[in-house]
Amino acid sequence: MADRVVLLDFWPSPFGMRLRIALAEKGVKYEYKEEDLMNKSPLLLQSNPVHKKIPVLIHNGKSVSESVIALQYIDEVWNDKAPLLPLILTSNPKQSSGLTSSTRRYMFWGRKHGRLKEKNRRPHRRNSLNALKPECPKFIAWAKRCLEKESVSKSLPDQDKVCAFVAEMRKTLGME
Ligand SMILES: N[C@@H](CCC(=O)N[C@@H](CS)C(=O)NCC(=O)O)C(=O)O
Repeated sequence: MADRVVLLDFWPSPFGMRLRIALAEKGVKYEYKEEDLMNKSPLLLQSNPVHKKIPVLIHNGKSVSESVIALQYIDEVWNDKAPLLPLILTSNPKQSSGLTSSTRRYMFWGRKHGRLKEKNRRPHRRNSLNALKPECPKFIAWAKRCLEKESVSKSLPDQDKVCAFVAEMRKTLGME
């Protein structure tokens, strides 16, 4: 049976973006369903009855909510390419003698992310990536490298559109 994958999402959601990127990395074809969060669909209410939040991944009728859990699910089901998460260190004594490939991968992941730590990080004042530039150059460089990947750039909405949406939300919520 061919896989049927549906993603219930909302375009500016960073949690949704996480899953869009993961599915693109894995090359999984899916049906994207935009939710109106002010008027949630019966499918969303039925698939995530407790929190009623997007994103929800529905794979062959099975729903997975919480983006990190869905990310792990995607990584485990489509495990033939583009590993997304570090493998958990094994307790198998045979494998733990010396450096196993999973340990090496885990260490590589830690080093890679450790390198993103910035010294003297100060809180940023504005939303735009460029506003962060002088303060978080490594973070900006990393974000730019990510955007060079099609799986990322094609999965994300236009940055200005997101900024406009957030500004509007802040106004509506009386935060400006
Ligand atoms: N922890 C959740 C957060 C998901 C979330 O906050 N989704 C928001 C949109 S970005 C939502 O559905 N909000 C609707 C609501 O709270 O009613 C995840 O990682 O999936």
